[in-house]
Amino acid sequence: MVGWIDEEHRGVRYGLAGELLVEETSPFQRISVIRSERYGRGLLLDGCWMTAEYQERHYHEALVHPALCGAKSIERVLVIGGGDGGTARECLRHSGVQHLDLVEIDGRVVELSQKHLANIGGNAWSDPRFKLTVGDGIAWAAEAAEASYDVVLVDGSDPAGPAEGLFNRAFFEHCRRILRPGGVFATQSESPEAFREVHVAMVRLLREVFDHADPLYGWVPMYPSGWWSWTFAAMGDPRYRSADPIRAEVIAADCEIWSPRWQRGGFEAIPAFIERDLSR
Ligand code: SPD
Repeated sequence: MVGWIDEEHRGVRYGLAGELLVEETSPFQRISVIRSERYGRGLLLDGCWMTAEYQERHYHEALVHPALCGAKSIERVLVIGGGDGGTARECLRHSGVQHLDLVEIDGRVVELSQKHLANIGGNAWSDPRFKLTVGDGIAWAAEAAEASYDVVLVDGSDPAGPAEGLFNRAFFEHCRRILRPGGVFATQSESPEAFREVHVAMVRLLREVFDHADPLYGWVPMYPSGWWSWTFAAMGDPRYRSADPIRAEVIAADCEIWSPRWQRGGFEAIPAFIERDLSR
């Protein structure tokens, strides 16, 4: 039955007209898979929008390509979260990636995404470079060897429930420790409008933990306010700010949103109120 499926956040509803295909509770969260008229099939966790077929590229391209076009080397990539497969799919478009570990805490998110949102993971699930671990990404980062990844990407949900530990200093310090020299870290960093305090706190904290950290701004239509951010961090140089032209040329032709020009604009598009908050 077609009706409204909404995420409610701070007295505002963000909704799609559609129908519920699956609703179940895993040991970690409530998982809903929907079919919508406007954006195709979609996924919500604990009532919050995660992804949908016809707008997921806004999110996944923005998280992945500044990091994968900026890191010195991209042989070994770690994705924490990202159980729908979209982040892994974008990473594996880069032929320089030789091994990708995806660590997702909730195996049901992976199973339901593979069944109902197969386009989002695409060929990632069967790529020989891809290794899925169903487990705790925070423990994975804490236990991984020093300097064992070129790129670490955090594709988690909001800071409540199983994703809460993806927003704190200890976790970020482990991510820095496991990066190789010239490596890049990136995380989704919430909305500058709907999650202003969380967003500012994340950028501040990442600037304390890494030599450089910068937010990039874009849009994800169903997320609270529609206005979203991803924050990139590195030691030494802010390598994520400029895309390697050879890697970029190969990738950009098939991107819907990302291009080196879009990326430059996204880093420059810091709203004045966030710039002021960050300088306080
Ligand atoms: N408020 C939503 C934040 C969700 C971030 N992760 C989305 C998962 C897409 N792969």
